[in-house]
Amino acid sequence: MLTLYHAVQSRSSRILWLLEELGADYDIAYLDIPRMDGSGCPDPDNPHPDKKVPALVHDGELITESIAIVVYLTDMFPKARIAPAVGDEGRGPYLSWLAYYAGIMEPVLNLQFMELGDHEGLKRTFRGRAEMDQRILSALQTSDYITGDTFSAVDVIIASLGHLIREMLPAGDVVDAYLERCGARPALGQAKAKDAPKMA
Ligand SMILES: N[C@@H](CCC(=O)N[C@@H](CS)C(=O)NCC(=O)O)C(=O)O
Repeated sequence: MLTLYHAVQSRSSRILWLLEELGADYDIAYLDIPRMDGSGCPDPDNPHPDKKVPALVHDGELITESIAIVVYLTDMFPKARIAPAVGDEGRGPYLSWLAYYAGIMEPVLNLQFMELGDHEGLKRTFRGRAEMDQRILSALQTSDYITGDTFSAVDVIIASLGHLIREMLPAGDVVDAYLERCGARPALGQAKAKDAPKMA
């Protein structure tokens, strides 16, 4: 049994999208989290050690960190074909993009948001927003999706950023069209319908 620990319109929303893409059978445990506007608080029912979301529990085992959850789930549902399996062509770039998101894009975007991105040491470590934008544009100028001509779980992660806040991805028509393409996926509509708990 799979249970997604989820807070409305948060980083766990993209895992909802992924679960819908995979056609998975899962439960959602809706949780509270502290929000930037000062609302919300850590939820005692959250199994995440830092009380963050997403958290996934599979048959009693806890998986945290979005990218670990993406790899875990896409490996679990290979027939959905939204990730190259071990031994398939494209597995290397697929994993590289997921790691690039967690290791570079998250810090670069957070540091930019906090207006700390100009520090020389940080730039040396992560490069910067310009380099990140160039990577994404280079990928999308030659193909419809980040890793090629077919949609993958990398697109769930990267398009979710732009769907939430357009400025988190490079400006321009290429990315606009990409976001529209990803936004039209039926699984995203199904995930949005489940994002918030239904009120009785
Ligand atoms: N690197 C983590 C980040 C998780 C994260 O920061 N989640 C936010 C929601 S968007 C959260 O739970 N915040 C509540 C808190 O910081 O207490 C991941 O991708 O899973």
